[in-house]
Amino acid sequence: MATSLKNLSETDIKPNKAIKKFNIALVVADWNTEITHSMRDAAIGFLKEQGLKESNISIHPVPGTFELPLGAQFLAQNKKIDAVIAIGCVIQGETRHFDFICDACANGIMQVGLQYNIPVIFGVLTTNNLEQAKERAGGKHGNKGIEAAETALKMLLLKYELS
Ligand code: DLZ
Repeated sequence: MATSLKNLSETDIKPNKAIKKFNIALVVADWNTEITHSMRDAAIGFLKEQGLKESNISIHPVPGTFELPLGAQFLAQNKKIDAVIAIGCVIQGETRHFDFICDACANGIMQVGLQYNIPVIFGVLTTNNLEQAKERAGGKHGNKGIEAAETALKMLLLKYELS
C-alpha cells in the first residue's frame, strides 16, 4: 500500500503494562535533519505517551542513513537494549547514490535484527524530493517516526508474549 493511502500517525496499539519496562534506542541520521529530527521527536513523544520513561529511551546520532545499520549493531550488542529504531531520510538526487544508500540500509537493518533477535525498525524515508519527506515527517501523511515507534512496541510485545 502506498504511504499516501495511510496516515503514518494513526496507531492502534492497545495499552499494555509491559511497555513501561522496555528500553529503546534510537539511531538517527544527521543528513536532512529537518526531517530526521522531526521523526525522532515524534517517535520519542509517542513512546512516552505509551508509558516509557525518559531514562529508558536513548538517542544516538550517526552521520548518514548509510551508517544506520552499523550504529544499530553497536546498540544491539548492548544486552540492556530491547529494540532499536533507525531513523533516516534519503532524498533522490541526480546520481545512483540514492539506490546504494537505500539498499544498503534496508538490508543492513534487517540483518542486525535477525542476528541479534531484537526489533530493529526501518524508520527511513526514501523520497523523490524534500516536499514528499516533509509530508511524511509531520505533514499531511502523518509522521513516520510514530509509525516506527509503534512498530517497535508491537514487535516487542509479540516477542515477550511468545517467550
Ligand atoms: C552522501 C549522501 C547523500 C548524497 N544523500 C544522503 C541522503 O539523502 N540522506 C542520508 O541520510 N545520507 C546521505 N548521504 C550520506 C550517506 O548516508 C553516508 O553518510 C555517506 O555516504 C558516508 O558514508
